Amino acid sequence: MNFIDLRSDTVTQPTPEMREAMARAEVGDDVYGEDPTINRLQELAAERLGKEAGLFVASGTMGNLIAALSHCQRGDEAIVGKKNHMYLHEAGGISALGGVHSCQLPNQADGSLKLEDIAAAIRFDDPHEPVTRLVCLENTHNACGGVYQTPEYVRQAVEFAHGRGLAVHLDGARIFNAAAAQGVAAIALAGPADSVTFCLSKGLCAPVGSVLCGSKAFIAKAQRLRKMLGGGMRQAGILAAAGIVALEQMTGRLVQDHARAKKLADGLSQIAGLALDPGTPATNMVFLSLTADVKVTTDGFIESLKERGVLIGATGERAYRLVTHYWIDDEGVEKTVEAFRGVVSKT
Ligand code: TLP
Repeated sequence: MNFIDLRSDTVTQPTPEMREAMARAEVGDDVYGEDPTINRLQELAAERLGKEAGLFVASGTMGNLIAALSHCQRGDEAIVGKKNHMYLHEAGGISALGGVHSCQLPNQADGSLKLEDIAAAIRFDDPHEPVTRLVCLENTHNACGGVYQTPEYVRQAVEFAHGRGLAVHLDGARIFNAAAAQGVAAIALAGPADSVTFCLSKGLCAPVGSVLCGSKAFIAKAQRLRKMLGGGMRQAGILAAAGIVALEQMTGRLVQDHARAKKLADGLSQIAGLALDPGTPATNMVFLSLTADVKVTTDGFIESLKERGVLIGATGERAYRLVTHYWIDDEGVEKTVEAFRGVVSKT
């Protein structure tokens, strides 16, 4: 069966243009810095995000981990949101591998961290305390609903952190969605931060990879850490070639995914038994849950939709996330609404 796969935008397959570019890619040994396609991708990424340099890494998780290790010494503290991907879903890498202690703050509805909360979390200069070193932001914010923070917030938060001697890392896995949703350039969201990771392999459709961007000195340090973590990938220009297509051809179309998420939410909101999260969708993610009238387990609902050709993921007890992307067209949206209607009516 050809599934309508809404579990994530990570499931996207490369476009025909990407496969073509991958086949033609000129490659070299990237550990020697000799892969021309990777070098081109890194330059392009840095330019788009207003940074001096970029580093191609295997995943968003690796980019975030390298950033934390690069900014912090063992025993330092990083301020993160309780719902940030870096805290929730990266296997505790910053503490396990970097010895970085985390201080978790509540996320606001738009995924941001309150400046007063950050101020209160900064440690005293005292030998009992870890040294607060880093603030980690996330934009768009996945677990808060695919919501976004504005350029004004990012600028204020970074200014605030810098004023207190802290660096700022931005998990911008979906920074181009955050930019598209606000009609601003990604540089307006990433420019102020000291470092940013963004993913090529989510809504931008590349098969593998993320780029970590920052100053030349930061990236030089990051390059050694990437090697340490086993991420020196040699002739990975084959992958970077798809990343170049992602940056050149795919960022401009993300608004279509947002419009389809809206259409999907509108259709689902007509079905009794489904409770859409307030405000959803902000970008390409629709969040909803089942009301008490629908008698089905969390997994049972997923299974019944699967039988009708639709894949979705759970975010909690009878709560779900649906993510639109390049491979979801208008027909896919309509079929999904019908599948939900069918399953709910049978419960
Ligand atoms: N997110 C995945 C899952 O891990 C939840 C998804 O399906 O959304 N930052 C953010 C904000 C992310 O959403 C993700 C992946 C990552 C980092 C990690 O990227 P990868 O999967 O490339 O390591």
